[in-house]
Amino acid sequence: MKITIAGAGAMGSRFGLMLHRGGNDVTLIDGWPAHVNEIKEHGLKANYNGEELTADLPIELQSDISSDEKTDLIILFTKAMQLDAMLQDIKPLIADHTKVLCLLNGIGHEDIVEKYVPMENIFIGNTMWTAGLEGPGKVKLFGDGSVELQNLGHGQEETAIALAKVLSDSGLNAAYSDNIHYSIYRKACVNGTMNGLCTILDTNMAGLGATQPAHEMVATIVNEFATVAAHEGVHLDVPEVIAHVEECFDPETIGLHYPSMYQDLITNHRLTEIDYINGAISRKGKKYGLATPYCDFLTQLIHSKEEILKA
Ligand code: NAD
Ligand code: AOT
Repeated sequence: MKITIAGAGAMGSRFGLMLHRGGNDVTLIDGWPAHVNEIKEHGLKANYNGEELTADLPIELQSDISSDEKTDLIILFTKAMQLDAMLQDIKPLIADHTKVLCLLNGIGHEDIVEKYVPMENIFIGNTMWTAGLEGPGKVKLFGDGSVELQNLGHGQEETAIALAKVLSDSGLNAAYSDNIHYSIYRKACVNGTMNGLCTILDTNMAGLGATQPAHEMVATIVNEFATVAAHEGVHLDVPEVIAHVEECFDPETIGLHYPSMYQDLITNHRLTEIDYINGAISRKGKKYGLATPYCDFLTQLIHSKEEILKA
């Protein structure tokens, strides 16, 4: 299967590498020239569960796509604010049969994907895999994860199940979800708590979990997400979601991960996805007349920090 990874940063590199090792024909597309040049010249370097390896993966700069050879599957892994420009740039690769799978964190990305891809070819999901980009051409990958996905268009369930199998055959542990909006909100609760709080408090997930106020902050934020989700007909099992979020505190499993928002803002002084996570809940809350004070405040704190660090 010809697979294109659109957005080959930390997560795109993880998925690209695992799908390549699983025997697929993978091409990376990315917008960061230094990263693209490094991979072109020296391959993608990865610390993969402690083993140093180099993978010879084709990569193209998104503004410079030279081929219009169509692809079978596109996996979108940009940051949220880069998604529209990426879809615009990869238009030459999209054929009538091309499936597009969007695995970004956050809520509502399908509204952008729908501008470029017919509904029957759109698949959305979320992932519990993590990854870190250490510099151009170099990723650090550890831990386990999973993927959930579903078709947006009617009657594409079999295709969604087949896509999950393609991912699982390469070790990505993917499953078809019959309620992906629930799964996306559930994962958004992980990001709506871990990403902003770890970034502001300058710690990893285990560090946050070791503090006394952590549980009350997590519970309050999850309740705000649940109130907004309920207004959209998605009824979260709040105690289960809080327990799911708090599993991230475990240093033996995933707790040592610094969320991608931390990597963006604190490590690299880049803008964050806050407007697509807590900011999305704030906006929806205002629209629906629901109070979301923790999400409002966290969004403001992150935006202030972006200004202070001149992101
Ligand atoms: P990333 O920031 O590593 O990569 C996204 C894009 O930004 C890539 O095009 C990359 O080349 C570019 N980029 C990265 N660092 C740069 C720099 N210093 N200068 C210029 N460009 C740079 O993004 P990611 O962490 O792979 O996240 C992709 C999506 O997956 C996001 O929606 C994220 O929230 C989500 N996600 C991330 C993780 C994680 O552990 N990183 C886990 C689950 C989901
Ligand atoms: C994460 N992290 O999604 C993934 O860093 O943005 C991120 C992210 C799975 C489980 C816990 C945290």
